[in-house]
Amino acid sequence: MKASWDIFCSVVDNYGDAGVTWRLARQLVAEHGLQVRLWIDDLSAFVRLCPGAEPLARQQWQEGVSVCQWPTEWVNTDIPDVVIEAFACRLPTGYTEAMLQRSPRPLWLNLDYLSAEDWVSGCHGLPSPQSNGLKKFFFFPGFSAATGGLLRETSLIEQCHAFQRDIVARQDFLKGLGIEALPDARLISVFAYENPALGSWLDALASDSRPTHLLVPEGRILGDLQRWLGIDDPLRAGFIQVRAGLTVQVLPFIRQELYDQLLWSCDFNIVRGEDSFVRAQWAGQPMLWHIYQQEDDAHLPKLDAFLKLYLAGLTPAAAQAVNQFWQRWNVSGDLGECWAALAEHWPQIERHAERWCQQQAAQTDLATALVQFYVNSL
Ligand code: TRH
Repeated sequence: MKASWDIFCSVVDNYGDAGVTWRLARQLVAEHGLQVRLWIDDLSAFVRLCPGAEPLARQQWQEGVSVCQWPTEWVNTDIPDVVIEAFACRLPTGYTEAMLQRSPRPLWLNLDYLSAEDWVSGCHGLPSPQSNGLKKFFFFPGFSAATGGLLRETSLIEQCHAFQRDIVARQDFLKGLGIEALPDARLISVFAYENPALGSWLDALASDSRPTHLLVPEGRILGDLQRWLGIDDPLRAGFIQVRAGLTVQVLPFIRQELYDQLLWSCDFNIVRGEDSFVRAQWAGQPMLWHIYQQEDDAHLPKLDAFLKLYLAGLTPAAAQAVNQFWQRWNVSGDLGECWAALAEHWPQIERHAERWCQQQAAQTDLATALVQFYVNSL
């Protein structure tokens, strides 16, 4: 019989919580043949990632996953073999009581946020005994073999490479989104949070001798873009305008699989949060991470920890250029000058992005690591 898994997702903000759990649920079904229920408390976030899904359904099937509305008033249900609470969301009390009654007890995992900090490998897989007698394990994604790894479907890198080699497929994909880029234009996607310094970078792109086509999915950065353009009305998908060497185009929010292809199509990707950050690494292209801002700047050591790993292998000058652009973007500072420094090292940064992707892809992926953890627990 197929092992049964429940994944609980509470949407705190944005799309990352739903994005990670939906991706994991799909992979556990498609590649590991498991029976998976995904409980989400805010289906509106899920529907953005999976258009066609029902925003009000109590239960629906999507790609073999049973997607359930996590009700405010919990209704008792059967307890599966494995329970994952994503990002330390609190399970319903009635549910944990039922976990206690089940024989054998389910494996209970807290799937944590992704961080490159050193302490993660020491905490990955540790048990945390609960007051009710149950035991919960911490499961940390990460970048080293001592962590749970990153979400990556088995054939992802192959698919990405095939797409990147196929000029017609790329062109057709872009055309499908209404993108007609000049043949020599640099294509850049920008999925980022608000950034008051955005204008200094756009000035640099507009005055560059090489044209740039900037693709901006609908989202939180649009206000800064609108201000730079000096336009009164809010920008919407379909908006396109040329300013000297820079073409700015606003894209609709597209389904998760299509967003991957957008990342594969671009020469440079600006991404944010947790999930798009990982997907940009799998695209094997230069990238910039706009990290999710936390209270007391708790996000900055996380940014530094990732950079420490990511920059290894670049020449000191190239590493400095990447580091400076990322730091300025995240802390806010003039971006024009450091964009020029980055451009100087571009071929090296491109090779490095591909190398980093290969290096990370050599590790066990997160879904497989979770399944192994379960098998070892039996
Ligand atoms: O939306 P985010 O900012 O989510 C964040 C992070 O997860 C962060 O760690 C968390 O603490 C915070 O929310 C509460 O960024 P993220 O993680 O990249 O999630 C965006 C999802 O949206 C990702 O799965 C990719 C997807 N996406 C699409 O499917 N289509 C699109 O057009 C775009 C732009 C994104």
